[in-house]
Amino acid sequence: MKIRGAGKIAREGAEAIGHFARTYQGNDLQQFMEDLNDAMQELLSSRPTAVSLWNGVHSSVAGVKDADNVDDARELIIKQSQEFIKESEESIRRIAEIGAKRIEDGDVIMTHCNSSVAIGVITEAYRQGKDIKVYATESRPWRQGILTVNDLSKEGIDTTLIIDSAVRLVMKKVDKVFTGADTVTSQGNLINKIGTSQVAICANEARAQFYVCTETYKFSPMTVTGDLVKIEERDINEVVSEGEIPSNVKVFNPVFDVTPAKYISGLITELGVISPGAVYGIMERKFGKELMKE
Ligand code: RI2
Repeated sequence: MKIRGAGKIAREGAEAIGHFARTYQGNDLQQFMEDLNDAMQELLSSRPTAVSLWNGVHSSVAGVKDADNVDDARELIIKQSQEFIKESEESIRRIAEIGAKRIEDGDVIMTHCNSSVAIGVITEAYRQGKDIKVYATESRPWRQGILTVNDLSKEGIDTTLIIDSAVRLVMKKVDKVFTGADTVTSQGNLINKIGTSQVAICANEARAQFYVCTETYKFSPMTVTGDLVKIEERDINEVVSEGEIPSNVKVFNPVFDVTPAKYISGLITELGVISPGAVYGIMERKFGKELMKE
């Protein structure tokens, strides 16, 4: 939890695998591949839900199995990890430009948790001179909404913090919702911070538009062949302090939830705004034959 936000997690994963390649000592190619595999597994198991990490690490090592020697393999990983980081940062800038066009003067916006990509979109619209108001959810248990209201108010944006259970009441005033993404499935479903699906259902009921701000490396190729996204569960100490509740009471602390595609008005990506139904087509272009499994 020192590193938060699916995009940042992906860039740090790419940086870590680049660091592994930069500092690796030894010339035995087979040993290198084994050590690389161990390093990848350790990184990937740290955050199982955000596919951004998987894509950041895998695109850094793409093609490395064809390397003739350790030096070539190291060079390729270092180059590709830096490329991934650069492209990821460029994607956030592009999404801000594209997404800001969806925001009109006078819009009341809601956002959930702390997404650097969604904040980028909202901030860009404000910098363009649009008069906007933002409601940001607290996002229990880690309260990342506090980060969000700090980021938005620093920009001068009219920002209101609400508790998560106030979402439905407040939604009556909201025109558009902008959230981030941890993972997007091939069917266009969204996996994002717990509570996102409630926000989406309330938006649907109140006829507010619900936009997902996401780089395409948050699209999960594994979901094409039916793999389910593993929802991370975290320690109960995030929810209650020791001794606060009887020891025979269980606490369930899931970190993410699934928002069905039918509640999503559009996904704002670095390639443009797409409907949830267009996600698979983008995946085909991005991952090609890798999507097929035997
Ligand atoms: P950016 C965060 O979760 C939130 O769910 C947020 O919407 C998502 O990552 C995307 O964040 P976590 O991975 O990449 O920090 O837009 O638990 O910053």
